[in-house]
Amino acid sequence: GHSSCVVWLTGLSGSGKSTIACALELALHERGVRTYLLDGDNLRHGLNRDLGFSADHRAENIRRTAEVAKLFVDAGVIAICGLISPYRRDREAARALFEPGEFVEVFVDCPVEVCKARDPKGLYRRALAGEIKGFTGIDDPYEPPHDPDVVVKTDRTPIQACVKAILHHLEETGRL
Ligand code: GGZ
Repeated sequence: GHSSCVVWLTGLSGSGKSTIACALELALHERGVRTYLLDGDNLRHGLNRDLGFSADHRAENIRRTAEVAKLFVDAGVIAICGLISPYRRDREAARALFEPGEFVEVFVDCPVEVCKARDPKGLYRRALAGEIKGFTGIDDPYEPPHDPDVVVKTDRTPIQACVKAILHHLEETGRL
């Protein structure tokens, strides 16, 4: 058995949040653990379709997502959330909805230069061309966590090793 929790992946666009979320989900399924994936970009097509990228809207995006994650945790499911969540105060407000140890903050750490070079959706190119305003890491802030539960450096660590580090933390803290 396990005690459910939320794995909150924070990091720049293109840092690898979705890739890690997907691989983590697979690894947990192999262990018979039920999960639900909450991806910022996907949620913005439905639940959060009314929200943009101002600081206020990002705060509301994170608040709603954390509230939904809480419903899954209450149902005994591990919620995996992948949102840029660039502001520390928003992530701390999300953490405050949970019991101690239930909110696992994972810093998906990747230099902006590497994210720019990856540019899987061409968004950095558009932001640098001035076609997207307020793009995180270009002309909008990203505040790295001071004391994340797990740090994965995706520019130098294979995905499976990143997943292993998260699983290791969940085991060490008795979540698995
Ligand atoms: C950051 C933006 C922006 C701006 C569109 N700034 O890499 P993606 O494309 O697929 O994921 C990003 C997504 C960010 O949504 P989040 O809900 O994770 O953001 S936050 O937590 O800050 O609320 C990116 C795309 O939307 N995107 N415009 N201006 N990312």
